[in-house]
Amino acid sequence: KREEEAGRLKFVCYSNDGVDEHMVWLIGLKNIFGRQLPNMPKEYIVRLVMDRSHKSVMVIRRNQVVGGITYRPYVSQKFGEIAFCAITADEQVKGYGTRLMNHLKQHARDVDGLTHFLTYADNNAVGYFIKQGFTKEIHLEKDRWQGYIKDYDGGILMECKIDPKLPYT
Ligand code: SCA
Repeated sequence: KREEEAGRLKFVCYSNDGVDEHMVWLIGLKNIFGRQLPNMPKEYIVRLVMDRSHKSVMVIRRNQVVGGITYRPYVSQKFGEIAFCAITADEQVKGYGTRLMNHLKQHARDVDGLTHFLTYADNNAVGYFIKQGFTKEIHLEKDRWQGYIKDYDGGILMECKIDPKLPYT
């Protein structure tokens, strides 16, 4: 059963580009973020998910969004900033979060040309990010990211280097 379900997972990456179908997925994703990130103001979530400079990698199963990661690629600086990351409540701890992050890394490297990710992680999400290869030590030179990402209270800045060759998916 698990295998059959796993076979139906679809990973996509869309932004708000005027395509109706993409909008449907993005609305599903922003609803998941709204429920899973109760400390984030709902208007802020909608604004970033629908912002044209952000992209969202989503996992879709049986025509429903199960979760996703919204990020902003800074192509000239070759890094991406993760804004939100969540899996819907009844599908957590089944490995989807890990697979999602792997698809994100592959897409960011092969399509956007990025070498690193940065994120301000919530305290309770630090463990998840560490398992995904993020560290609290920032190796990326400051002049490549300072002034680009907005720093926010209560978050811990974390970095992940994307392997230039590894097949992530
Ligand atoms: C999962 N793991 C955690 C964890 N959640 N470890 C520590 N703390 C957590 N909160 C572990 C699992 O046990 C597993 O370990 C590994 O991480 C990957 O699990 P998974 O099944 O692939 O994860 P999944 O549950 O599918 O997704 C993780 C995720 C989800 C955190 C996205 O649980 C979720 O949506 N949580 C609520 C929202 C949230 O906290 N989002 C995080 C970002 P093993 O491999 O050892 O089994 S907060 C955010 O987006 C705000 C801004 C920001 O940048 O942080």
